[in-house]
Amino acid sequence: MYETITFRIENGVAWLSLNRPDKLNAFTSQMNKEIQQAIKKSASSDEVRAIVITGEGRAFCSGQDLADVDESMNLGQILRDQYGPMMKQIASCEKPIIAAVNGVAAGAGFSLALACDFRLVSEKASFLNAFVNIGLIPDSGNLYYLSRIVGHAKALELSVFGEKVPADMAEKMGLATKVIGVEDWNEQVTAFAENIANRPTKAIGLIKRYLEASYHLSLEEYLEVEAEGQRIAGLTKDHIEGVTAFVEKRKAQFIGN
Ligand code: T3D
Repeated sequence: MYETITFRIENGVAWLSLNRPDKLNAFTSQMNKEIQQAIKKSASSDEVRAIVITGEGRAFCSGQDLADVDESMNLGQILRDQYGPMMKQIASCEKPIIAAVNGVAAGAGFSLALACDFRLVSEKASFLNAFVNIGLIPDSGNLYYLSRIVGHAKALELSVFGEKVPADMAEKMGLATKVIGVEDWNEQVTAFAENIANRPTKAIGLIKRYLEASYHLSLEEYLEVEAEGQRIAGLTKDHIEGVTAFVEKRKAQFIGN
């Protein structure tokens, strides 16, 4: 069904792997479309409680396929039609999305990793805000997320100099949720994803929604929407299970509802 990605669901986790390894998983419009299809399917499936995005081969994603670019293209329109919708879909997905950054993440590949909720980073991976090296500005939400994650000054520096940030430095900047050794990679990424998948999924979705909303609202407005969010969370079976498990002094078994 997919040509440019692989996709499977296992133990509550949707695994989406970018699959153009000979091009370091560079984006094409087809790949962009398939990523959105897979996220849509994951978002609507009751079976899925966490999503992992990773790459086949030695790279996570090298950004837009530069062989597909010609000077007649309206880059703004490509962003509006392809990249923007993907980033909005990730932001509005009420399930946690983990970027398992197995290798270099460059250009819009870096933006994709930034848009995800968590970044597990292989010790051999790196981040590269490559846009400036081809005379472009960071796009696909890159500056929006990067400045929130590493701060204004570092975001500017990484964007203007377009140099590789190795995993250890990425961790110091707060870009990595966790850096993982090559030998433990599969095991640790799976354990992290399954741990998240076993948490109260509805509450995690609401946390994503309200954290984002907090940037755009006054405190008064925020406290009002927060109250509505807590009303919804309070109606879930997972809330009842969490409280019951606490009282019974046992580990909660969340079901994602
Ligand atoms: O333009 C629009 O539509 C608007 C949207 C823009 C979004 C963007 O993402 S702009 C930024 C695009 N990405 C880049 O500028 C990064 C380009 N790639 C690199 O700088 C380097 O390849 C890396 C630092 C990522 C990795 O370097 P290295 O030395 O490990 O590998 P390599 O030898 O450069 O690449 C290996 C192969 O992948 C090579 O192909 P070959 O020679 O073996 O046939 C290379 O051409 C190919 N490749 C790597 N990145 C891309 C690519 N092919 C097409 N597009 C790429 N982005």
